[in-house]
Amino acid sequence: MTDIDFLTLNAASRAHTNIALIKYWGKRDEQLFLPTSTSLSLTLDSLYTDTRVSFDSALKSDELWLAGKKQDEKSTAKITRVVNLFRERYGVPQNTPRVRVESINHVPTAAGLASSSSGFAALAWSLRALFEKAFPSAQPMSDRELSTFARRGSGSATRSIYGGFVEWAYGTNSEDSCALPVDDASWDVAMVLAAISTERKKISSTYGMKHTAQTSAFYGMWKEASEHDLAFVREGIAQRDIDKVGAAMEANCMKFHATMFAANPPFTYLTSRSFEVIEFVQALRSEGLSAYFTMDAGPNVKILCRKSEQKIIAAKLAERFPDITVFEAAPGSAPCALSDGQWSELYG
Ligand code: 2P0
Repeated sequence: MTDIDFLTLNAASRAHTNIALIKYWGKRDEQLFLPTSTSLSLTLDSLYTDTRVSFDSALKSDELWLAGKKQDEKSTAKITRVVNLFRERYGVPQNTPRVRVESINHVPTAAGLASSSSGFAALAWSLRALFEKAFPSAQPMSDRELSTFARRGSGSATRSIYGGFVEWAYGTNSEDSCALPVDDASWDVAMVLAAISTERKKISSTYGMKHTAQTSAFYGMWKEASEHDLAFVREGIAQRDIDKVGAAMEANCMKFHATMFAANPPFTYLTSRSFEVIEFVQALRSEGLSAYFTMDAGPNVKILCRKSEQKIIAAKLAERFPDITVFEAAPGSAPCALSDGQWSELYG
């Protein structure tokens, strides 16, 4: 294929964000993004990233445009790192042909959630489509393999390659530390998100997990404790038992935050507001509602609940905490392709 042909090629997709019920918190290999334990998440429908990638031989290097703004070299380097994996996989020399990446996050800043999971999943999904168009004779890439490419952008992106409940396996190497679909979550399950703070976190997840793994007095217990919680979450999902899933999810969340309390120096992403919402969730439970909390690398609280009780929980939360933005999210699907027509309709 000539450069001229390359100029005509592009591909776009939408990928959804996910929330971990069993957390990923540490890398056993930083280059390969291999985790220290297996994690499990729920993909959400209303929070997603749209990404279009195109070859452009006129470019001197890859470019990243986020919501119409060209990003600096540091952000673009993270993209190039992932694009280079595709170049290698499809037998193209590094850094050629240049790729333009245009990305729009629909993970509202007000949701106080990171968009790296949906961002790198959409990037990987679109790049697979682009390279398959350019090199149709190459061995096709399965979703499972694709998830290992998303992983190299950001760990949590591994799990956004599938919809519903998804595991990211510890694995034995770079090829089998991949995402595995567990359940499509087409039952009475959903989430309510309480956005306490939209400020950018002072300690990045990447640094926070490294510091915890290196210094926490509790880190040695984390893998085994997490596997214990994972077994209950798996069982609860198989039985469609929201209370079993929720109880094990909360237990894992508390252990996850405990690893940071025991780091040296210690730190936490939680604030007094997080604890107010936790107490509120516990009170909802004593009223007979199935509501369970989890928090990630920030103070925001995500509530796992029955879909049939989602509206009432969201309303009670908004009434009790008028200053907190409340979002409802249903289980989301796997990424999907966006046609040229859909892209132009959405973004002109
Ligand atoms: C998770 N988090 O399982 C955990 C729980 C935050 C808390 O994955 O270094 O942005 O890019 O692999 O994936 C956030 O960390 O970190 C995360 P990198 P990532 O969802």
